[in-house]
Amino acid sequence: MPLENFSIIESTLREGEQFVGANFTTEQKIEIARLLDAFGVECIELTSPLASPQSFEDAKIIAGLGLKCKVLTHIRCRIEDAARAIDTGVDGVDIVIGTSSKLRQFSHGKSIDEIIDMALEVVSYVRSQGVEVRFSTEDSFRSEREDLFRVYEAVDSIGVNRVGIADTVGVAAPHQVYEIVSQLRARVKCDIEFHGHNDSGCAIANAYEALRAGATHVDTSVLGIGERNGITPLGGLIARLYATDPALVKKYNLPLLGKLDSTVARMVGVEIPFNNYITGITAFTHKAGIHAKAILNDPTTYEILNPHDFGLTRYVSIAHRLTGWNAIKNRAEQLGLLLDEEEIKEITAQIKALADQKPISLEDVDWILRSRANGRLFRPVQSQESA
Ligand code: HCA
Ligand code: CU
Repeated sequence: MPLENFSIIESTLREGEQFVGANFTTEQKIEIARLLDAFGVECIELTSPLASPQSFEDAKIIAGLGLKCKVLTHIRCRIEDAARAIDTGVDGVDIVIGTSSKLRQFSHGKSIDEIIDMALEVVSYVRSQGVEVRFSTEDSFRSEREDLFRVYEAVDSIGVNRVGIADTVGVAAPHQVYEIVSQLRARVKCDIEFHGHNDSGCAIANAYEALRAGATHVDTSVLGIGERNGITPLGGLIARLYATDPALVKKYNLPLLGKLDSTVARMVGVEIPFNNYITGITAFTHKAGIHAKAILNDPTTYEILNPHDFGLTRYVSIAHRLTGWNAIKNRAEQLGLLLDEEEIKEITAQIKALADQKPISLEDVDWILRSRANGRLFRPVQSQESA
């Protein structure tokens, strides 16, 4: 069945380095590579060794770390690039060339037949050097479908390990990804990779549809960093797959996601977004009284992701006007206070009224509960002073 045997190609060290805030040092690249390896991604992809002298050295260092994951690098479709890539000692080379009419016209100026000739030459060269090779077409969704398939079939026929479909501009919708990947699945025997940008917010759904349609590999980056607003985020893809079936992602060390997100966020100078998948500060915070009550009875009522599987905890927010008496009762119990249901309901009403007047905190709620439990009247200033 599709979905069961998929691999992640983690591209924080390639696509992620194209994020405007990313300027990784060698040490930072090593730290990211080791964390991703410990998380359990199957492959990591590195910036082209031709990008700069340091990029070449760093690729050599990372290829030599002895990681469990495969180390891949990313190049243009040229023999000189391929030779330089192989010199770094990586396990695989990811080749990309633009096939859309825009890129053919404004980027490299080649026809589809010329692209096929170049592809065959570079793919067979990399194969002859004994490393894995992938061939991908940039801007696949604005390329002629038959052009794409001709290129893919040509490289498949000479034993490419994988072909890649790239939604370079983030234009594809999930149903289009499903359609193209399933058509391709019927035409090539090699593995299929999907790389999707997030310009219109579909990157996770598109990666998921690619897997459902028979893709074997998907590209991600930590927090989704990449060109413009980036690509499929690692954590978001994990959340999507876990929501389908937690067994799909049990091969990964899920509690490391928090460390990965916070480490990369710090390195590129951004905050983890508050609404980020899994690691956002509010991802497991419940507020409304109705939600809080149900969550306290059974967390699966409002949670499809179990925070404990990610080494995180849920938080029930109770200090606001939407609170409910079940949540307040639970808090009283946490504080060890003996209050009957009638009193709890009165206190809840009091909290709601107070929250209508001003923003309140958990301390305010605790104070109200404690005051009432002591059998004293509600006299904020005086009691606080005497406390
Ligand atoms: C780019 C290239 C790429 C390549 C994807 C791939 C894209 O930076 O423009 O190798 O599959 O999005 O097309 O990232
Ligand atoms: Cu990209």
